[in-house]
Amino acid sequence: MTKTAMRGALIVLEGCDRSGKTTQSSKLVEALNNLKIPAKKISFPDRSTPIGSIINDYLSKKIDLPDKSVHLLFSANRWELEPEIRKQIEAGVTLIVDRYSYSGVVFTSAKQSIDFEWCCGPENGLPKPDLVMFLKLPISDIIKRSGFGDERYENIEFQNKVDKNYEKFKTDNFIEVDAAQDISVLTKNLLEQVVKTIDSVKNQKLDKLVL
Ligand code: FDM
Repeated sequence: MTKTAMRGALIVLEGCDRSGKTTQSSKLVEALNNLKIPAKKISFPDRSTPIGSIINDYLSKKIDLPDKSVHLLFSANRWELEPEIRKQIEAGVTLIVDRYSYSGVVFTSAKQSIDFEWCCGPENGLPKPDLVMFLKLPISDIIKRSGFGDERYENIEFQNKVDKNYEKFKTDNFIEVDAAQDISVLTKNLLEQVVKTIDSVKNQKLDKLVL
C-alpha cells in the first residue's frame, strides 16, 4: 500500500530582536492546535543542546568567540535538529520556527568584515521553509520594548544593519508583515497565511534550502 499521508508545513518567523516573533509563534501553535491542525514550535538558537549552551554563553557575553566560528555554531545548531524537522514534517506536523537560517546570515553579515555569500554557505541543504514571515517593526519601537539591551547584538546601530540585511531576502515565499499591529490582529493575519500555506504544500515535497 502506498503512503498517502500529507506532510506538514515549515513556517518561519523572522525579524529584529524584540519584534514579537516568540509571542506570535506560541500563539500560532495554539491557534493551529485549536483548529485540530498538528503543530509544534521550534526556536533557534535551540539553547538546550550542547552547541546551544555554548551559543547561550556567547550571547549572554560570558564568553567571546571569533565571528566565523560562532556563525558555524549557529548553523550547526540547525543541522543538529535537521533530522527531527524532516521527521515531524513528514509525520504531518506543521512546525512554526522562531528564527532560522535568515537570522544566521543577517546577524553575522551585519558584522561587516564577513561576506554575505560566505554566511549563506553552511545553510544550504537544510529543509527549505514553505513560508517566511518577516515581522517588521521600526527600530525606534524595538528599543522601547522590555528587555532590549540585555544580550549581545541588542544595540540600535547593529539592529539597523540587521534590518537592512533582511531586505536581501525578499523572495516569493518571504513576506513582510507589519508587527506594530495589535497582538491578536497580528496573530489572526499570520494564521491566515499559515493555513493557506499548509493547504498548498500538503502534497509537495519538502525542498532543500538554497540561499
Ligand atoms: N542569532 C540567531 C544569530 O546571530 N544567528 C542565528 O543563526 C540565530 C538563529 O541570536 F540576537 C542571534 C539573533 C539574536 C540572538 O535570538 C538570540 P533570540 O531570538 O533572542 O533568542
